[in-house]
Amino acid sequence: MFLDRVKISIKAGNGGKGSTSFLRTAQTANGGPDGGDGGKGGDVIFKATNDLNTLYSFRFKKKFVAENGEDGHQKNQTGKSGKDEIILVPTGTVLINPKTDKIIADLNEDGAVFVALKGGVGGHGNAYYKSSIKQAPTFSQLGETTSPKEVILELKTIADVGLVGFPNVGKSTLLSVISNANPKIANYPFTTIYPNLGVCEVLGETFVVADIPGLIEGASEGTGLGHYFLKHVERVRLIVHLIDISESEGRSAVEDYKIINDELGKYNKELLKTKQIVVFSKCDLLDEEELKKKIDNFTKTLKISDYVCISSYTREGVETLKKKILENLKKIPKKKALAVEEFDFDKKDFSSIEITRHDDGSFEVSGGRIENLARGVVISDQMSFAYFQNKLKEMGVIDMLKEKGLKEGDTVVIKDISFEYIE
Ligand SMILES: Nc1nc2c(ncn2[C@@H]2O[C@H](COP(=O)(O)OP(=O)(O)OP(=O)(O)O)[C@@H](O)[C@H]2O)c(=O)[nH]1
Ligand SMILES: [Mg+2]
Repeated sequence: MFLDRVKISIKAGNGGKGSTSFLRTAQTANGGPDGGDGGKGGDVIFKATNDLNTLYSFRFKKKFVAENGEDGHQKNQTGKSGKDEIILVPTGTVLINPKTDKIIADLNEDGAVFVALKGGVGGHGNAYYKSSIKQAPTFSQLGETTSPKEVILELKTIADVGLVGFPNVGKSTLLSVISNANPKIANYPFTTIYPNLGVCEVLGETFVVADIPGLIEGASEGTGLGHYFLKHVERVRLIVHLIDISESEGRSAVEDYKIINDELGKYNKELLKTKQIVVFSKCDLLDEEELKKKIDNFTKTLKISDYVCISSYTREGVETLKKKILENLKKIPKKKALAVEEFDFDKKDFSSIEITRHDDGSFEVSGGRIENLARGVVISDQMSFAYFQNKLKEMGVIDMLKEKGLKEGDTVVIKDISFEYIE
């Protein structure tokens, strides 16, 4: 089975807990605070490799979790950072945010990396909170926790040339003749069910050709799995459009050409801007006179004068086609990576603090930085709580609350913390 779209779950590592500890040695019975910070959680990183060519491995493993950061230690030792989770994907893999259906990364080159999720930061140890007025803080901070996210991986084949056309027109046969690829060939439609790639060499230069599974009318709406195949055409720089000029299947060459282009355009208008080489295949099936008649009809009806006539059986026209492809490719720049949207899975808003007044009269404070600050506050520890309240004052949160009508004795809720406000 060829797998080119799969949804997986990823999670960065949590930050480690800060340590609360005091130095104790033979010389110092009551030394200062020496609780180290927690370590950072591991990141989730995607890396493209040419060693893979399908997303098959994701059929069985769908959950990827980076290691958590270690807790802080005494003697001011920071906990060890969690190991990153590096996920290898075939070159050409595109990452999609399932919530917006937008592309968030395009790993279009071998070795390309994308950090999808950052590990949680470690909590501060009590040594961090030491100040001139607070010599012996008895609290430390929890590490930042992360949550799992879903991401879609989609493989959009990277090839210079795409062989496009109706089923059975001879695409795979041509690929086998011009490249090192060995695709399945048979006299029935949809022999090819996933794109085969082959490297073609001509005049000392090489290019990559993809044999796109046969397209039919309605492909852009999904008929014959067309939707799956068409996405592989999106990346190619040049389309080689094969038309069975012998009309051996009873269809008309002119109609075939129109239908395929129609489907390409319906799928993505941009595809119509991709340069096409028109190739008449199976020309060995016609005698010279018949061939000329059919070609004349085609070129006159569609006003097309540039084409190559080939037979993969007799090899007629094949060398000419290879050279023509190379000639064209030289004039077409490499495709750029696809446009991506800002990745906002874990976007933190440090500026906006929001205050909501609930029906029961309580005030809820939310917003990235506040929630981070509230992390690990020990309500029962006076020192920890006083530190927290002080920070709220410093950040102007208390003033904001007062503006919204906060009075002595009102309840304030910040994440899991709920306390009564006292002047
Ligand atoms: N006479 C003749 N037959 C050909 C030629 N090229 C391919 N064929 C035959 O046409 C049939 C289909 O060839 P394929 O290469 O499998 O066609 P395809 O376009 O890849 O078909 P799908 O994968 O089904 O889309 C096979 O029986 C081939 O042997 C040719 O140049 N001349
Ligand atoms: Mg085929």
